[in-house]
This record gives sequence, C-alpha cells and structure tokens, in this order.
Amino acid sequence: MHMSEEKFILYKHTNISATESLYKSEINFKWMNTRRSIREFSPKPVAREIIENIIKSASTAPSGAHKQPWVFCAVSNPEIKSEIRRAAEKEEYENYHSRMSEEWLEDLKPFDTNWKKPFLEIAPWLIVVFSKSYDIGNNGKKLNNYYVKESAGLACGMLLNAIHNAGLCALTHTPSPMNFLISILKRPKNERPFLLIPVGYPGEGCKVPDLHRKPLELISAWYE
Ligand code: IYR
Repeated sequence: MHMSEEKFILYKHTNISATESLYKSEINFKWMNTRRSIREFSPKPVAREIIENIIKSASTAPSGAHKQPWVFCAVSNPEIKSEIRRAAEKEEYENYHSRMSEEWLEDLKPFDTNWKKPFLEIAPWLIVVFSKSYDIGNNGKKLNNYYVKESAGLACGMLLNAIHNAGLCALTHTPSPMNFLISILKRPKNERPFLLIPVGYPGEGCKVPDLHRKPLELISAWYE
C-alpha cells in the first residue's frame, strides 16, 4: 500500500442523533434565511477582534490541495476607505452610464442601485478579499495553487455566514473592474481582487428589497 508522506490524525467527529440532526438542519436554514445583503450601514464601530474571528472562520473553508489561496484585507482606516470609495465610484459611474447592458440595468432596477457607493466610507470595516493565483516561495519561486476561484468563493460564503452569526451585516460588492484595489492596498502581483465586502451594523430604518428565495423544487433535482 502507498504510504502518504502526510501525517494523518484521527478525525474528531461530534456525533448527534438523526432527530437532533433534523432539528439543527432546520434551525440553521431558518437562521441563514434571515441573512440579507444591505446597502445602508451605520457608522457604529465594530471591534477588531470580531473581524479577526470572522476572518478566521472564513479561512476554515476547504481549498484546492489545502493551499488556502486567499487574503482578507480588513480596512477601517478612513483615508483608505475614502480612497476606495472614490476609485469604486469612478468605475461604477462608467458601468452605469455606458458599460452595463440594457438587460443588466433592467435586472438591477428592483435593487435601486446606482454608481454612488457611500457605504464604502460609512461601514466601519471593508473586508477586501484577494485570491492568490499562485504563491511565492522563500526563494521567489512560483508555487501553484488549484481551484483558486472555487476556493475563494467557498471562503467568502463562510465569511458571510460568520458575519451573520456575529450579528453583523454585509454587502457583497463587486465594483468592476476592481484593479484599483491592488494599487490602493499595495498588494503583491500574485493576488487578484475577488470581492469587496463592507461589514457593520445596518443603518437606522435600513430597508431591503422584498426578495424571495427560489423554492426547493427550483434549486434541486433528486435521484433517489
Ligand atoms: N457592480 C455594480 C452593479 C451591480 C451588479 C450586480 I450582479 C448586483 O447584484 C448589484 C449591482 C454595483 O455594485 O453597483
């Protein structure tokens, strides 16, 4: 038998009954179903330790060959937030005025979005997620990463869940193109901007569109 170089340890599984499993799965769905993306943030501060725990939670995500090809840049510095807002609005202005298709603009109507992004300055934290298309070894050698986008996407899903669990709100914002984040945050050349996520409390009277999630029949197919 092939013996792996990797040291294996016993997996510590928390066993629960089928009844508890059913109960917990339902409670978890109901809780996750209360999460909404918000666009109106409160300036109320959020302690750095909370953001640290949220980032550590995100980094529990699985990744290709366990390369963990992500970096979470946590920005609370007001000057840097303003710089990010200015650059994002410049791109978004172009998007809304010339780059987005008629269909796209029509699809966004229910969300009442536009090129103005005040939340980038108001939210106490911006978590800027970068994926690492490769790693750089000590000797400057390129080291491969695998399934980079899938891995970063998984980590961001877990990040959003951790934010919700911490009683906070977020917006998965995707200004496009977002190369300005590389220069503003002075990131190395192996990193690609993935998502820009303002995090904080909802502003007073914060409203969200009356959206409905697709029912199980439309999001699943069963082969029993
Ligand atoms: N990135 C633009 C447009 C936008 C695109 C999608 I897809 C959205 O769900 C919402 C907005 C913006 O942030 O305004």
